[in-house]
Amino acid sequence: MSEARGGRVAIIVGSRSDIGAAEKAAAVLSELEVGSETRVISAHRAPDLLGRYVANAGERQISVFIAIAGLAAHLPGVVASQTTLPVIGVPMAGGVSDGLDALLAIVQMPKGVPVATVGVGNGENAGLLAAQILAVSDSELRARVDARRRAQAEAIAADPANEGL
Ligand code: RP5
Repeated sequence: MSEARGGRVAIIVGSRSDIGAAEKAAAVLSELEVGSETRVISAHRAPDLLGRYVANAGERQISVFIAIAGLAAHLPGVVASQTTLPVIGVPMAGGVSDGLDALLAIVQMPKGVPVATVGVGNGENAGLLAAQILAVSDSELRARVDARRRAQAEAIAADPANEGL
């Protein structure tokens, strides 16, 4: 399988308990022929390892980070504090009000260090957004993203409930 030219995606989860969302992100990236790697690095339990990993992103051809975390959910913000590569945060359910705590923690990054935030547990959208970022400088990837979007619309049009529309 060929891979996108514009770089790879680093998917980091704060805990093994978050791995399901990482798998959704990795699956959509694989479908779009974008390389990715998934790491389990807690921002508070392994801060030095996280710092080394983010610092070495260039050597690993990483161009976008997806950071997935629940509860206090500081992982995306900590990653973003150490790089100017784009960071997409995925809040996870499990804490207050099924993830409202993590959602607010990630989306409410103070000014100066942005994190793009997707919905609670929405690893698929994180993968798609990462691919769309890379597609800005990769026309072949852009064509695959566009084709996926068309196929999605066609599948809805083909639903028996929509016969005749
Ligand atoms: C965060 O705390 C993780 O991202 C996870 O969502 C949550 C619970 O972690 P574990 O107690 O399962 O390791 O650090």
